[in-house]
Amino acid sequence: PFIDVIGAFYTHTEINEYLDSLPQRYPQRALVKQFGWSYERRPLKLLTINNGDGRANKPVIFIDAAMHAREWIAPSLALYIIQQLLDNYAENEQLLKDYDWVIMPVVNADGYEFSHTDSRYWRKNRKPTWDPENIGTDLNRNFGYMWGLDEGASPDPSNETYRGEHAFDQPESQVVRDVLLHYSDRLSFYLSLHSYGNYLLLPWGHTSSFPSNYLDMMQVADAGAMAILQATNGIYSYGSGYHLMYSTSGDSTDYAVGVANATVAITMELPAGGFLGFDPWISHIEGIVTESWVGVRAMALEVEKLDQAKAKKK
Ligand code: 0X9
Ligand code: ZN
Repeated sequence: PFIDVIGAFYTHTEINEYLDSLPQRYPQRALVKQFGWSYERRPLKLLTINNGDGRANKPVIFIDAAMHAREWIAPSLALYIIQQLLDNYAENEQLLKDYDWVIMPVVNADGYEFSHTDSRYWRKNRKPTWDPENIGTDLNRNFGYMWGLDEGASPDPSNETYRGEHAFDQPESQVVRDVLLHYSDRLSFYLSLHSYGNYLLLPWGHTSSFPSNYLDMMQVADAGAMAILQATNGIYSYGSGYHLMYSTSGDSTDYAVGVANATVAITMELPAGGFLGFDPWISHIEGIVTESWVGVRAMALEVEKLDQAKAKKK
């Protein structure tokens, strides 16, 4: 199946069928992997892409999307990135030679489906909580690094940032954890796609202080923001999530840096659109994903620069 990324939003089933079709078209370069299942037993798949030179265990760039169900533009961008990397080979040759790209377009598969069929602005997953009145946990508060602090997440199932009963008590956050840990000995860049707000948010979310590699991360975010500004006049703010947006505990980027050894981890809040910000018109998809890809590509190139500088030092 062919997916016209800029012409529509797609369901989880359509996206999985598309992912499954790619290794036939790009047998040397694309591989589908499944790290687990959603609560409602949907297969959670990802695609790995490189230049097909057969070199094992390259450094990894891991991109996920739709940890929050209603943020539909994020999977659209993930699919657009996949198509750029597979179809525009010449333009991305060096990045594909140097990295294994790992792309997971839909983390919160049940919530994402629910937002298509029942409730457009659903955020959390669909696993019942102890409270029969309230379904769903905020997957981006369920990660096991500094989980359960008084600030940055809620212990109340009726809250949109409900953190769960325990860290990683949700199958979908377990899958992202397992992907992060699987690549933790070579994780150069973890990028989590969300919407909305035009932010590049860096760890930490759980405290006002900064991780040791914060300046490197700022350099990467700066490259992304400047590339977008130059290409389209798009304006991104960047800095720690705690200072720029609000505090979060148990989010995936804090876990990536705090536990999974990510050199750079960024939450990219894509532009708003539509009625409530989460629902851009179809006619706006193309502008958003092309602009965002400019930023993602610039950030990857900056990560590559940092990696090369480190390799020289050794
Ligand atoms: O609240 C979130 O999980 C993210 N924003 S969203 O509007 N997409 O829900 C932001 C998480 C990034 N971390 C911090 N802001 N600290
Ligand atoms: Zn989000």
